[in-house]
Amino acid sequence: MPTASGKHLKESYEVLGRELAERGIDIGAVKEAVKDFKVEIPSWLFGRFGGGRFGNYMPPGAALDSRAKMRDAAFVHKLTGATPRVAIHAGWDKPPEVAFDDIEADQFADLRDYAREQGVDFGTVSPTLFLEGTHYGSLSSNLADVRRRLIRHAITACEIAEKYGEQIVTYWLPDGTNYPAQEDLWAQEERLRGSMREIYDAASDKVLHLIEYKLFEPGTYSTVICDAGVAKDIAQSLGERTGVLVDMGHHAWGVNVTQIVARLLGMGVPGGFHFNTRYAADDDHAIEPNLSMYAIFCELVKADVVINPDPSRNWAYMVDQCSALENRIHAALHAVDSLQVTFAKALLLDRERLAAYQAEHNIILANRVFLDAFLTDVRPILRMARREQDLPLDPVEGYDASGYQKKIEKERGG
Ligand code: PSV
Ligand code: MN
Repeated sequence: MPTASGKHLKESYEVLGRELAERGIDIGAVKEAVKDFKVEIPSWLFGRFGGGRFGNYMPPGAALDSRAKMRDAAFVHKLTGATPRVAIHAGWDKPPEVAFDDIEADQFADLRDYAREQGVDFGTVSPTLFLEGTHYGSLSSNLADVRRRLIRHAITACEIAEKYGEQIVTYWLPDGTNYPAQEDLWAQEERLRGSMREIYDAASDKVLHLIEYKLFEPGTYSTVICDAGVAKDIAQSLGERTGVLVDMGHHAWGVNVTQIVARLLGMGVPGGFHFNTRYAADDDHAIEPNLSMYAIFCELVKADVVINPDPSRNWAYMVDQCSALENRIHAALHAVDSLQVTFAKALLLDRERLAAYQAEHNIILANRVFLDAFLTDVRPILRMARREQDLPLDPVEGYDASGYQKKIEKERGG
């Protein structure tokens, strides 16, 4: 029995429309906004990932090469209409015959053309700064040849982004330490700043550089770019074409990510998001429509950085999840669905009433206005938007009905 047969969709959409109209909200405008929302899917979601736990287990049908990843991403876009771009990792998506040190931007032309033939395009590009030789750090390493090698790789990633992507490069480094006094912490940051300066100066000024932070992993005692403040300081020391990338899973338990986002938005720092669900640590679970994701979207909507007609105002939105066990395409579709649900809820927030209660210090009533939008079941809006675009009403069920899983298991082995 499908969750969304669509039999009563017209009625449930109309009832919700009448309820929202009482609150002064035009349901049609929310539906159109949901249609406009786009998010990037990472190529690495579809294939082998992580440190080989579970004996390198991969779910049946997982992609074995970058072309297969592009096909899977294109299929996700076909079912959702929401993922026209694929985030790539230069070191993982290079042609397999090319050695890491021989990577050149133009080697990505074929994969980009192939992606386009499938119906998607390249999105953000990440230099892969955590492969061999980086166990004592990458761009902050005290080994000059390690830094040189990775500076070159990062400059190449900028060229790939400029020529074949959407001109956004995201940086995540594995640099940190496991014990106090293992390294001189400030010297590490200074070397990183020097490396980033070389990369920034060599890159085209069309490229936007988003710096990702992470509290821990692989370092357990310290991480060079450990929080949003460090990422912002380093970004802003480089120049204007920089910003901060917030990844949900990269915070200590209990950190208020909404507040971090509100501050970055308030200060006008360009930003990006790696969405995932974090239960315990950086576990890369599929996105769910939870309260903290909703609170974050309320900030993004308030700052008008989602579906702004001026694309330069928008933050960069990416999924960054890759959990070992679940069906990867289910997980990608579920993530997109969850983001659409969350965005739609954030559009329902009655900001005028909220501002009035805030001004009166009416704490609980302000919170109830906030929760009122969160607790509204927006699925009729999503389903109507999908019906109007000839998309399956439920992307995961649409996938199961499509036969694609059977096909890839046959092709790729299960
Ligand atoms: C690191 O944990 C991270 O979040 C960075 O974004 C990487 O690029 C990505 O995951 C893939 O390893
Ligand atoms: Mn990330």
